[in-house]
Amino acid sequence: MAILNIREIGDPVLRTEAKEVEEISDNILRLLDDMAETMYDAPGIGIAAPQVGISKRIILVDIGDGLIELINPEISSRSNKTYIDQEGCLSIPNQMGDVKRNYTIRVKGLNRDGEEVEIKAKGLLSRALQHEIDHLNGKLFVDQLV
Ligand code: GNR
Ligand code: NI
Repeated sequence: MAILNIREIGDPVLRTEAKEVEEISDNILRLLDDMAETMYDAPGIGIAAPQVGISKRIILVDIGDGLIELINPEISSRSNKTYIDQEGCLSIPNQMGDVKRNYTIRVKGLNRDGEEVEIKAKGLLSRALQHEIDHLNGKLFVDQLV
């Protein structure tokens, strides 16, 4: 495993729409492992592949309840209820800011075995998943400060 270099704001990869993963190859499995190591080392509660310079639709989240790995994640539903809370980002050192997010969401995607999974998330997990999926679309929390 390896700790990867985290790209910071100003790097164009963070503003690029990431590409779908077509096949969960050994390279993708190694990337998942390296992203996890990088996230825990940082430490952060989530990481998206563009943050390590890879423009693919892969996210990881661990808010303390175990690691979630999602390939080609898509938000399938969002609650009307929203809430505002502080966020930070490994790609934006030394900045925090308030962001409005949906309180609950459902996210579909593939796990590392290529199985379709659906996650129902609320609160911080919902926030972290939305933050990571934004990274796949070239969006950063500083674009959406309230
Ligand atoms: O470590 C992180 N903390 C965090 C706090 C509130 C909302 C989102 C996050 S994600 C962030 C790690 C990161 O930059 N992931 O892309
Ligand atoms: Ni981030």
